Amino acid sequence: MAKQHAALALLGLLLLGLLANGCTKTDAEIAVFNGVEMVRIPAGEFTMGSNDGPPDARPAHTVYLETYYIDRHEVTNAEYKRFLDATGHPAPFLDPEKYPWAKPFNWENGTYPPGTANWPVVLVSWDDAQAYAKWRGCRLPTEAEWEKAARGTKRTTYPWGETWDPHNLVSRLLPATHPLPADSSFKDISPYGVVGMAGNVREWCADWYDLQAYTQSSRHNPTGPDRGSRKVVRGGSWLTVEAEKFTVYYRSAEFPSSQSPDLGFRCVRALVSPAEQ
Ligand SMILES: [Ca+2]
Repeated sequence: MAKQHAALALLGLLLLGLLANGCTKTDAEIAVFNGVEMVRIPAGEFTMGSNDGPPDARPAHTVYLETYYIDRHEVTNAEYKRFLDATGHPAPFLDPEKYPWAKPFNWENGTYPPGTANWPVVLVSWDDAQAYAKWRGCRLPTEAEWEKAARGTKRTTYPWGETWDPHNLVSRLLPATHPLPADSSFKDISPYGVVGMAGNVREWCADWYDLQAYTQSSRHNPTGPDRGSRKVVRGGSWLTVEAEKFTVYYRSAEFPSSQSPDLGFRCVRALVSPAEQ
């Protein structure tokens, strides 16, 4: 009986700890932190990069990451609006005279275009994404965290496996003419159940981009180069047509101030901060 009481007390403490941390529901893989579903990626090694990929994705190498949680889908307009309402952060907007292609995605009067609540937020700079993540008690994923969440622990080419099929994801080939709701996963689902890693919108990562990063990066919780001019961007989008750009190891980069109708992000919550790893 004493053992049962001790076990119940431990469970109670664990639940209190989770609730105090903003987590309202847990199961083996998914938790809801402050109303947003996040997927648990367990600690361990995975293969990052590919020897068959572009030069900047080589060599394939083993990387160890501590446990972390990553958003199950890209951050949506509705989720981003809560941040704006709470902080007064400027809304996604580009001058439609200069950038007519941005017009359908521009926010007006502090809100997103009608009918797009569940679309991934776009026209956000790296600094916007970073500010949102911080507000939610999260951060942007490192490039390694993004890739592990997309491919799991096997050397897969796409989140769903090895075979290219444009019907599996949101891309220009669908054909999509704008992003689709962030949980419109089709078969764009990783082994961990994370959706939209190959397509829908490209995603900001925390790291500075360096063509040679993999030849000199840490094999333990890598955080990328100390400095650079462009930030890593991962995955393809509703504007992408080339199959290679949807692979889990494809790397691209944008200047931090870039705002694009096919560039959004998702967040990560680590159990241990990178500085402590
Ligand atoms: Ca995506």
